[in-house]
Formats: sequence, C-alpha cells, structure tokens
Amino acid sequence: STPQPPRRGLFIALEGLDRAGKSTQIARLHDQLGGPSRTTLLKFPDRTTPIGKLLHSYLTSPQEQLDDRAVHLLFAANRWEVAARIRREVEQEGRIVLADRYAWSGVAYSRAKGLPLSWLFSPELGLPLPDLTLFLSLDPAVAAQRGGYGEERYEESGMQRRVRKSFGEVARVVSGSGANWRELDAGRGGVEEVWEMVWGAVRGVVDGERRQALNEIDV
Ligand code: FDM
Ligand code: MG
Repeated sequence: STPQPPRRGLFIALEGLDRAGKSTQIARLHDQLGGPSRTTLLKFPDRTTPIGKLLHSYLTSPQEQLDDRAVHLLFAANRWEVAARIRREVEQEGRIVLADRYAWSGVAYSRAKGLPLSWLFSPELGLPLPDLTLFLSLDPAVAAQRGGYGEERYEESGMQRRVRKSFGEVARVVSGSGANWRELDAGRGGVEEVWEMVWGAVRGVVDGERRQALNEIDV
C-alpha cells in the first residue's frame, strides 16, 4: 500500500506592535513544541532573501524614499517567497511552522499610512492561512515604556498608535472571514502570565481536528 503522509502539522502566527513580546513568546513556543527537529521558526520580514535585503535597507534608512504601495508589495512578495515551503512543511512533513509577524502586519502597517484596506489585502490573498493567529495586544504607551524603541522606521509613538488602530480593523476583517484570530492581553502581567495565555491557545489547536490542506487567506 502507498505510504500515508504524517498527520499534518500546524501553521501559527504571532502578531502585535513592536515590543509586545512576540519574539520572547515565539522562542518559548518553539522550545515547548519540540525545538528545531519538529518546529520551524519564521520571521517576517525575512531579511536574508534578495527582497528581504531591500526591505532591511528601507527599514534601517528612514531617509530612503520608496513608494508606499511598492513597499507593501515587497513585504507581500517576501511572504510569497516562502509560501510553498510553509505548505510543504505543514502538509507533507507534519511540521509546526511558527511565524513572527505575517500578512496581518503587512496590512496593518501599510494601513497606518492611509492606504485602502481592500487594496492592501489583495497581494496577501491565497497565501497559507494560519490555523491560529495570536495577537499580542498592548497599549502603545505601555510598549513605549518597555525600554524605548530602536532606530528603525515605524518605531515611533505616532506610527505605533496608528498601527494599533489598524490592527483593530484587520482583526475585524480577518475574524469576520472565519479565520482563527485570538487576541491576548499582553499588558496583563509579565512574561509568565502571557505565556500561560499563549500556551493555552496553542494547546487547543495542537489537540484539535484539522483537514490535511492548509486554508488560503481569503477575506
Ligand atoms: N512590517 C512587517 C511591515 O510593515 N509589513 C510587513 O509585512 C511586515 C511583516 O516591518 F515595523 C514592519 C513591522 C516592523 C518592521 O519588523 C520590522 P520587525 O518584526 O520589527 O523585524
Ligand atoms: Mg521591530
């Protein structure tokens, strides 16, 4: 008989403002879910690809001029570069893929520059849909107190407040489309308390039923 593929894995995204604690929580999830032998950790933007190098230069040189729509398409293209890999690892290899930011950051950050929501979603349509998105919700004023922002583009309070508002719009559209979007209050307690919430939500999907194929983003 033909060999059966392993039970499919999972695709989970962590989202939130700068300094919401995404990287800390995702590193912990990576450990808890078996480390590199079973779990792949992705970060968007992936700054190592040719497109990612352009984005890195744009983010680290705030004087650089680049059209907002062109930037948006580059961030989306940077996800399309790894879309097939996400599908293969989850569907064929039974791995758990974790993404530190994803399409939802793409829409929220560009939306904060005033671009129309429907235009912003279009280059993301068809990308693998996460089985679960955890949005680490944090008041931008609290985020700013956490050791201050770095030097990159977008790391200032006006932009962070607009992004927070845009994430609210994104959350409505994405959960309205039936996707699994969970907002966690990342300002309630410290790393341990947030970890309890993160792990509680992830354990639910790890144990849950799922179809072999990942869904596609379709809002
Ligand atoms: N960002 C990130 C976007 O503007 N669009 C995107 O699609 C993604 C994935 O890039 F300010 C922004 C969010 C952040 C910046 O991200 C760099 P990290 O997580 O701080 O490296
Ligand atoms: Mg950052």
